[in-house]
Amino acid sequence: MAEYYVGNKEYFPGIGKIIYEGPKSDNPLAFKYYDAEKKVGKKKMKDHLRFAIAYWHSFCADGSDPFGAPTHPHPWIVDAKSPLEAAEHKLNAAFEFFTKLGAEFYCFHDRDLAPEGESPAESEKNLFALAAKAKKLQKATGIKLLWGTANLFSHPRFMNGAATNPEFSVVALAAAQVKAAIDVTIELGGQGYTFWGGREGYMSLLNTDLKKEKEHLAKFLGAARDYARKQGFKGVFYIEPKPMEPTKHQYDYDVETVAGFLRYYGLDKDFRLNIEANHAELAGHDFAHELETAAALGLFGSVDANRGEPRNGWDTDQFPTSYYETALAMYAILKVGGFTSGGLNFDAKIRRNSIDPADLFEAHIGGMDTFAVGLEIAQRIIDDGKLSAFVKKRYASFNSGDGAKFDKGELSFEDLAKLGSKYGKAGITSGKQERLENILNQYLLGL
Ligand code: XUL
Ligand code: CO
Repeated sequence: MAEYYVGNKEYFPGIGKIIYEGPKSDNPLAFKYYDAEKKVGKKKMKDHLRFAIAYWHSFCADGSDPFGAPTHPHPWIVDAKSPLEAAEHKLNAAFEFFTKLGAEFYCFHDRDLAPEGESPAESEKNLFALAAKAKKLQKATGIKLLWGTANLFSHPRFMNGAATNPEFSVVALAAAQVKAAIDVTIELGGQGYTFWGGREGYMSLLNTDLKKEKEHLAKFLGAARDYARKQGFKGVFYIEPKPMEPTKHQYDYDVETVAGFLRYYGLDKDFRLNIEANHAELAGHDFAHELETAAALGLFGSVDANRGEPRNGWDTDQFPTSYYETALAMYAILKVGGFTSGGLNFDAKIRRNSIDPADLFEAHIGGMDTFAVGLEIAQRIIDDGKLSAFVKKRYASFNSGDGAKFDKGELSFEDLAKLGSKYGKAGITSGKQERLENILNQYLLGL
């Protein structure tokens, strides 16, 4: 990756390139554990983790919440004379941030990059203008687009949904927006395209034809996929599950729900899952559960890395801080062979009262360090093999004899029942959960 370069204005003065200083460093603007070039297993840390920065949280969100006005005085907005000029400042600031931090990827919604115009045509014009500038910056810095997406939830026209809107004209407007977002993603070499169905769900069943809406969603996704493929898009389409918020119920509730939906509508060949830690928690699952479920179904794709606040149940999108959680997540990811076109996108925001420019850096440094530690622990678990050996042994009765026949589908239910009567008593063994938890804690502290 090239050294910091964007243009003539520095938006984060006084902050240089963030480097690895090691665990003993007390420099808040240095990595303690993330050492990009360090080999872990067969790959460098940076190639395992494929960190991406979420444009929306880091450069668009302003600290406002339902109870209060903006608190983040972004230097790139303050001195802009028009929305387009502001967007250009924001883009330059973003690339300055990516290069100083040393993250190789970013992700955006169309409306993060460029402002909405008076008409779809003007919105597209704005988007293509900013994308042309982003392309130059990507070339100059080596930063890549992990995935693009369209914001189909902020504009009032989407209050009843986008692809699932009861009004056909809104569905068509959503398609116009997605078409342009796909075009721009292709133009910028995006490795993926994400659909997060923020308002694809309902607030009340009393006014909703659920069956129709789900069918419309499937038709919309299939048509978008066909369009992108026709344009030469070779990347992966992601669905990002979330159970609710802003809707009462989102159709893409969790991994299992989306997997069923994709298979029912024949979309499972092109679509994979983008799994977000905080969304898993809102659906009542562990982050690792969602990752393992997607892996088991052959649908694992990418990750939105963040965390929730377990006691309040909102999508707080905080930066990851738990080694325990990142170790289990990275263990699930390494077991499935690691990322291919996906990566770890920090869909996370600094708090409303984090108002120093350095806070954005420190937040990401902490998130990257937390995942680097998680990666090293996961690699130790794999190298040591104790946990996988235990799991393998636990299912050993299926390796030969009648167990193996069952696995291959060679036993009828009558055969199975006959064998049950023959065995008479069951071979019960301890699950050894406590021992395994103790071993996991040893790995955690063994770094
Ligand atoms: C919202 C969310 C989105 C998606 C992209 O909860 O996670 O930012 O990641 O639309
Ligand atoms: Co997300």
